[in-house]
Amino acid sequence: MTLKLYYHPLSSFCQKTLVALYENDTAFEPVLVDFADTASREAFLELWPIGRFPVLVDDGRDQFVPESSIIIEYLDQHYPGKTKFIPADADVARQMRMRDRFFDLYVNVQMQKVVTDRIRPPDGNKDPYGVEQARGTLKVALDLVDEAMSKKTWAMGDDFTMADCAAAPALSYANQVRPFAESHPNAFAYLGRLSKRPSFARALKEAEPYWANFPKA
Ligand SMILES: N[C@@H](CCC(=O)N[C@@H](CS)C(=O)NCC(=O)O)C(=O)O
Repeated sequence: MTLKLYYHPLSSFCQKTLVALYENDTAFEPVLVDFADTASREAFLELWPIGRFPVLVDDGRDQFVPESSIIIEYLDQHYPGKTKFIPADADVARQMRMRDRFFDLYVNVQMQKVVTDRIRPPDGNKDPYGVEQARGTLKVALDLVDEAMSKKTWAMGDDFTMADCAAAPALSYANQVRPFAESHPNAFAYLGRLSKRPSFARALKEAEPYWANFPKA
């Protein structure tokens, strides 16, 4: 197999790339990284000292590709399929990249901050101020998503793009951290459409056996 994805099924940024791979039935070898296992963690750090997944390795093209958005750009370029993740028009592509950044930085990363604080050891190691800031940013971001999604099917309108790959896990986990069905009905309806999309439904199903590891409030 030429493509290897280093990932974990529960990770939001990994799910983002799984959605892209599943959209186009792209063949790849999944390599599960378990940060709780010393050997697995150290092997991954050898590969990518930054220590964050997903990472895609393409042995056939001798390419090492970290970062979820860059991975999806790479798939779009070298392993294209029926779903085009990057719009052909340069202006539309830039607007799409902005939405991708938006879901990563203002939804996913803020949600991550809230969740990772739960697994920090107590006794002065918690960061309540940072968590409060993250919750504030998440609320503003959801307000904007709710407004933006009042008349659209997908983040860019009719076409499913990389921005939707980013939105799916980001909104799904945000809804765990801060249920928004009532406060943000358009954003919630969009999450419903994303969750029914076969690519994301598959990623969610594959994460189920690991749910016990998700740090609840
Ligand atoms: N900007 C990165 C973010 C990746 C990221 O934050 N991954 C998390 C999992 S969702 C991770 O590897 N966390 C491991 C750690 O923080 O030790 C991307 O888009 O791929």
